[in-house]
Amino acid sequence: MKTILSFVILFFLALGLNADNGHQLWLRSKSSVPVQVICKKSSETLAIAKQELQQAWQGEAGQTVRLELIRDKQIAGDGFRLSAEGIQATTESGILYGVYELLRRQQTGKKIGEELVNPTWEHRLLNHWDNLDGTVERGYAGLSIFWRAGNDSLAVTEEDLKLWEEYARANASIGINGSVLNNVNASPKILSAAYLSRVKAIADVLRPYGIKAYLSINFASSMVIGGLSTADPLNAEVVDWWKAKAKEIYTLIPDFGGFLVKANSEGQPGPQDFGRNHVDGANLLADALKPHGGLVMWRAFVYNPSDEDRAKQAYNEFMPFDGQFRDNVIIQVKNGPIDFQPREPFSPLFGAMKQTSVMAELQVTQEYLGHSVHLVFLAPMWEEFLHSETWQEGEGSTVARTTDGSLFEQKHTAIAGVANIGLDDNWCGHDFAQANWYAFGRQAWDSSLSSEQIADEWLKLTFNQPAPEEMDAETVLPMEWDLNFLKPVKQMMLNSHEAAVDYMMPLGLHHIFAAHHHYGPGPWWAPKGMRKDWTPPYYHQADTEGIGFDRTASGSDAVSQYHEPLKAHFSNPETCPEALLLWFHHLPWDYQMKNGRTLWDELCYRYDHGVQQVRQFQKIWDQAERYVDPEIFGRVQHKLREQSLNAVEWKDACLLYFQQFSQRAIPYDLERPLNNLDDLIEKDERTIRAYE
Ligand code: GCV
Repeated sequence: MKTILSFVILFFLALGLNADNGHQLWLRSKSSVPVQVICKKSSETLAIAKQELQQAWQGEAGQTVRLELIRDKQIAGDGFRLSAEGIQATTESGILYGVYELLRRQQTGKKIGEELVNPTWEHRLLNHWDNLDGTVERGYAGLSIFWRAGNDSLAVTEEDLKLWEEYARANASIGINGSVLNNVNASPKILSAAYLSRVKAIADVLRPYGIKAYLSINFASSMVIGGLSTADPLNAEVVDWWKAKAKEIYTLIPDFGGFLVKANSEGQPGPQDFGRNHVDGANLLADALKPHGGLVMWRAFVYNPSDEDRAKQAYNEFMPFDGQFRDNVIIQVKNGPIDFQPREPFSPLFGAMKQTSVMAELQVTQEYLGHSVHLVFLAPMWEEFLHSETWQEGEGSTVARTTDGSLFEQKHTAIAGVANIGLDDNWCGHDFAQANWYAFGRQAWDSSLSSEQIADEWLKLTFNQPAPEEMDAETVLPMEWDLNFLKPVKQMMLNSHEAAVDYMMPLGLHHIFAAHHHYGPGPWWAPKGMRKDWTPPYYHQADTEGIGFDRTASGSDAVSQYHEPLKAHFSNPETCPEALLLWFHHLPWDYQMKNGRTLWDELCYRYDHGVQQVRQFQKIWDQAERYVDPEIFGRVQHKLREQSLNAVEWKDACLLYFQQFSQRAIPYDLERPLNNLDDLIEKDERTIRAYE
């Protein structure tokens, strides 16, 4: 009996040991061979660099690698020179990034020649929308890794330190060098002494990995925690309060990064509450941070309930201030003019503000793309955005170039991504959502990387391509791994964003989500008295004539915020990219598409195509089973099933709802709806009630 029990325990232990909970991200340890690392200087960062090399070296056994700090004007910021012999950089972070690049190349079988590698943006940040009670706004991977509820919420534990270090290492390995630790809907409490001491503890862990800590601040802090009667940015006491607060922070954290600010947006306080404007507000904070080298990232995510098209409001509000901000202010602009929709055109502020530093804000967490249930690889969406042609300075004025300092003089350059990280074992909720964290870092480091390259790297690092010596005739051959795993799974990732756009809101439709949670479909949702610009009918404008938001000169004229020839292209349905057609045009149901179909039929085909794509992903994944850890395989398989069911709901909900207006049949060669519209609406109402 005893023997059987021991056997059972051993069996489960073995199972446990094999189980991959995804916590190691793309940094799964590999057996290393000996390497001799030579570095004349010593520091915490350099020690990490050395250790990483020794732990994961896959090159020639016994090789010597030199890490050298040099002077070299061609190396920008934390860039580095890479060669098979070692890494040269002007900063310690540069050495660390070089080490990670060297190891990445070894592990992904890429060649290592002599190369100068410079980052595209100086500051590459994750924005955490983490609340001080430990919840995460739009977070789908558990509670915050930084904040906790309860009485001892500020005590720093050994587990905290370990987790923050793992987080820092993962970020450094992909070039991220800044973390905003709290939600942009910021509690003023974050600037109290008690919270600042925890911020210091976090910053101390991040520092050796080259990562600066930043905080989101509440514009009314001088009133709420400072006891002043105003937060007016031109009031002398307020000015002094912020100066003193900055000094207090820098005494604790000498390399503190700066403030991120959501002001006069969605109910947050701001300078307009005191009759002032964005320039007054941003410059107040910039002046307080300037002596310490800090930055202000002032968000342009502003819109109010008015007759003006929401898509036009940020541009209208910020353009008049171009050239008036201090040089340590960067205006942080979401990629699209509305709000992280599955597809948007780029915000017209990119390239238009020529005398102001502007940075892009991307959303890594999948608020509008299936949370941590849907497999959606976001790199293709960001690639499309970063490479969008703005025409602001003629051909080649891509969005990336309007923010990276290569077109306009910018004292500081930056890019931010809203993090998808939480306390879940696998950090991101979905194993494939880790690829989005990875992709954000990689694209922030090098905007010219293709999605294909990033997916390829991530898959090779994450799923441990078997090394030839690890195999025997019975196991997987590398060629077979490439053909049967890498190729199809990579294709699945690359198709996944377009698939989600198709089953959620194709052809430029946007914001037709169910209320509040932004997960399922809700094109019908428009309760009495609700702000129009928070309801889907405002965005799709479906009626018996047709569908889409007219943003041409005959409508809201949002097209006029784009530079020619874009303005002309977007204005004409014949030249407007079909992917954005209903973003810019209200068109009749029988409008003829380029492939000869009517708009209604095309809409049906697109929705159907999205569904079929997810079913294809399920097949691809099931065939990948023998190449993947059973735990990971099971988790992803389960989520793909859910995604498939959700995709059908999206298709049925949208087509059955729009059909009430179009009065046309769903083409008969397409799968018929599986759900009744009434049931879907009822289900939606139940979820809304639970949410409220
Ligand atoms: C942090 C959208 C989201 C909000 C978010 C806001 C913002 O409205 O739904 O959760 O708030 O954007 O970016 O400030």
